[in-house]
Amino acid sequence: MGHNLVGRFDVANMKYNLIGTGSIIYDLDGSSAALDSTNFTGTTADSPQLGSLSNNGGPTPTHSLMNDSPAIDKGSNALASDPLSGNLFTSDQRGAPFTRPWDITSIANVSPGNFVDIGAYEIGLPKVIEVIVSDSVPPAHTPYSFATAVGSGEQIRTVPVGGANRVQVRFSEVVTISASHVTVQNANAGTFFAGNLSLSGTTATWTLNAGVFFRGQIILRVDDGVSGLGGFLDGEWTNPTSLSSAGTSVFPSGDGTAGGYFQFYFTVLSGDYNRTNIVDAADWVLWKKFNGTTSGALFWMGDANGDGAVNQADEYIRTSMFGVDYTQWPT
Ligand SMILES: [Ca+2]
Ligand SMILES: [Ca+2]
Ligand SMILES: [Ca+2]
Ligand SMILES: [Ca+2]
Repeated sequence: MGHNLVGRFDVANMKYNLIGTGSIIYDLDGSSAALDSTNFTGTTADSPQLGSLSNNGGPTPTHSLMNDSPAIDKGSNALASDPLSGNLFTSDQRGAPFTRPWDITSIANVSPGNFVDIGAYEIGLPKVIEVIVSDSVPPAHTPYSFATAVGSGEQIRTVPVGGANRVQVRFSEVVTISASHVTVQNANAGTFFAGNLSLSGTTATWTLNAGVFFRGQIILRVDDGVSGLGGFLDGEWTNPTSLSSAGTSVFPSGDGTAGGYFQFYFTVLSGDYNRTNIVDAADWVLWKKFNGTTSGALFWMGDANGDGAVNQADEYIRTSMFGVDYTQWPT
């Protein structure tokens, strides 16, 4: 094993670091020096148990902490401050509402540190940071992320994916979740979509049963039995009820307090190629223009069923939906 750290360091001010094994440390003047006892060394610290660099909420990618990371609750609250202002941090690198410090009660704190986590990321309440709707793998159409299509009636504008049969929920933290925590309902008919839940990293995927596709005004609900190391899901969300709604929720979900289910509206209107939330002759014009395309067609070109081709099969779908108006959410 190579050395984790070799060189001259400001040893007096090196505290609460995860360093690992085999380090060779010299003080700034070149004299050999010992690390402060607040640093974490040894084989446990060799495996920081980080998630891959990815969007975990906030403006920059971060490495999330796995639940067995030795960085959890092993920093110093007193040192977790802005180096310019000296003010103690109230959030991690992701910014508000990702609270820092956050105590994980099942993990012992260190003395004389407290319970801030080492690094850019603080495990806290799990929040929903993104919803993605897509078709089967590999997708013919680009998966549709709601990351920015929230905060107004845009959230309920027709999803531009033909043959959509998967909805994914990305959480800010590692969670424990099972199929019993998720429902996907057709708001018009009141019926539920049958499917299967899978979890990969911080992303939960609800895939509809074979041959079933999303249709209608759809309510995705994740209940607050979902939990992470930091507590139960913080999922509160205010949905638009009309294309002209304003000031509705943006990611991340929640109100800063543990608990609160996540309920999210989205619209799948096959044949609404121009995304007016109404199926009419204007959509036929788009289909007609691209009719005969055999591969690579996108939803807006008239590919209602998401097979990459534009043909009569798509027109049957549009015709079956003709006149449907989903500009308002059903009450
Ligand atoms: Ca912590
Ligand atoms: Ca809450
Ligand atoms: Ca339309
Ligand atoms: Ca097609």
